[in-house]
Amino acid sequence: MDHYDNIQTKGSNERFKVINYRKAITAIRALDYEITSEEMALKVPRVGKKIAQKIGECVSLGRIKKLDHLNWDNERQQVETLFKSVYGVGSEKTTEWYNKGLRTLDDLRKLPDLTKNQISGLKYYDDLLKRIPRSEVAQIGKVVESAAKQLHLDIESRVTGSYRRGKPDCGDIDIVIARPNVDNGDELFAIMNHLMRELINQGFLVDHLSLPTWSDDMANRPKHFKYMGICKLPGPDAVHHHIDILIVPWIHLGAVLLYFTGNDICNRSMRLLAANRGMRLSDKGLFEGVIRGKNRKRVNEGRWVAGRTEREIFEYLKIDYLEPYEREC
Ligand code: DCP
Ligand code: MG
Repeated sequence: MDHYDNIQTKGSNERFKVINYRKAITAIRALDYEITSEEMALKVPRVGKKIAQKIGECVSLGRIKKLDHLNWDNERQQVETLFKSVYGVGSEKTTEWYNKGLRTLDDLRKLPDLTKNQISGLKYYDDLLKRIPRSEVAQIGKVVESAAKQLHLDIESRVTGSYRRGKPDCGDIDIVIARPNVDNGDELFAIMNHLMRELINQGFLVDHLSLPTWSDDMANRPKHFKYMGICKLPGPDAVHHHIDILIVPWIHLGAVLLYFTGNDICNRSMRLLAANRGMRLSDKGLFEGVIRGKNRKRVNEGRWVAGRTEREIFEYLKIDYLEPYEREC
């Protein structure tokens, strides 16, 4: 999967292979027995013929032949994988830097033309790699919630992402905030401003990766605002983490919770299901009356029919509600 992930580009065959590997890995992880042959692997749901064959090689040879041929552990691949693990670095840069002779993170640190995000990615590199224990994610969620509630007591703040799916540890913290019956951009932006000011003053937000933007035409219509940054709890040993905070219209809250709870494969499946029923699912809601032309390209927006709550989206799609912990696809 890592190999295909390294070489995939948008819409490529490799991208689908990554998804198939992910599905197979999730299915195998959920087993309570050991796989000792290709035949056994093939019986596992979501494990296809080719993946089963590779599992067979792992079991009998201790390696995958295809990877020998690809020279998996060659230097270029190792260095490019290292560079790509820095926040804000994409595949084009990794190749350019390797070709220039750069090999280590310290080599990158000396570059004069790093973007602001790459500088932050390098600065907090070790911390950002660390998984965040569930208890710490909960603590961080409380810090953000208390700061939001200082402005209006009825503001709702939810920790989503892998945390909401019940994972024991998380890669980052994903927070969604909304206020009952508030949809307008100006009111939501005011909440975002208050929250950012408060959390920066507390020393909780220490670096910003992406700030929400404002334009006057947002004032009277529903608008989503996204903040991405680096946070830390108080104390000398606190670890820096990546945090995303979304402030969204009340009317879209269900659709946003659904999207940001994921996982990404589950989101894909639900979007596909909606499309197959002539609908469209986004982080704004479920839309009906969607017309698709050539190559399934959409020709209209459709009418918004559900999105205030997650349950109404499931109901409209006529599928059984999935609890967040069941959304591990
Ligand atoms: N998401 C998606 N497609 C993407 C990226 C994200 O559908 N390409 C959605 C589903 C994810 C959610 O956003 O669950 C949050 O994104 P994260 O990258 O934070 O993923 P998780 O929270 O699920 O995992 P992690 O523990 O790695 O943060
Ligand atoms: Mg996450």
